[in-house]
Amino acid sequence: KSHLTYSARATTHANPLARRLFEVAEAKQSNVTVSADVTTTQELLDLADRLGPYIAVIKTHIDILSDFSEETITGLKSLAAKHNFLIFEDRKFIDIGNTVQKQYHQGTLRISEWSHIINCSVLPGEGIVEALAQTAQAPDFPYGSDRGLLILAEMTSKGSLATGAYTSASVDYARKYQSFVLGFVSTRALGEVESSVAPVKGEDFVVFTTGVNLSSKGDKLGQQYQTPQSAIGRGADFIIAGRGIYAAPDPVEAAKQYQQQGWEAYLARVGGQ
Ligand code: UP6
Repeated sequence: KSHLTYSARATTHANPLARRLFEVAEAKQSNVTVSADVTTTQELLDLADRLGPYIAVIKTHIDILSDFSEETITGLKSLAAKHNFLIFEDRKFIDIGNTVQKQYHQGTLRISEWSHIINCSVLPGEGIVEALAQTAQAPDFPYGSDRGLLILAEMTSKGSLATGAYTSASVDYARKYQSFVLGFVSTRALGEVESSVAPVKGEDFVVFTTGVNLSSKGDKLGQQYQTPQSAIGRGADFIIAGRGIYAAPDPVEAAKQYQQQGWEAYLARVGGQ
């Protein structure tokens, strides 16, 4: 796990979007990603506007909206600019390269147009990472280096099979496609995981950790939670909380609480630098 400050990492990171991510975290003193798993555009935009000041990233599941439209895209983009947060569409691409390229850059949801960060599973093998990188790094790709990929290296659900060789392969492909891969969605930093690809000197993968909740240990469908302190102690750079924030009696108060706890845990990890 990294013991460097976000501002130090913002200066040295080779990837422009990773630099921007760290700059946002530092500027807003927040490592909170809210998982805005609501089902209408109005609820989504309302949450984004109210929580915007306290978060670094908003994570969407755009395909759960019952009324996705142009308005959803325009609204999200303008709130991201207004509050200085990045957008992460948690689409978890998992298919052959030819299919994921179309799901990402074409189709109804137009994910490449509005989502800075996307993620994929490596269950299909190396080709999925290669395909997404190829699309986003093509000379005619309109969004330049303002797009990046997280590899879903582990999952928080009970009985997850994203372990062992799967997690190792995640690290392999992250290293191989480092110019497009920002890092991982995982429950911990993966620097110590066995990998057949040697670490690149100065590599600095960003760790996003889901399953963060202050008041619950899990749900009835196998979700398993840890606290912000635990996640950040294990190497999370950004903590992702969904129901802990949006389903709280007062989501704004909850967002502030996760922001404060997340920031204090980060300061403790970097040794109050
Ligand atoms: N998510 C997980 N675990 C994973 C990967 N992704 O929970 O391993 C996503 C879920 C949801 C959010 O799809 O959007 O993170 C967690 O929501 P919650 O905080 O309400 O449980």
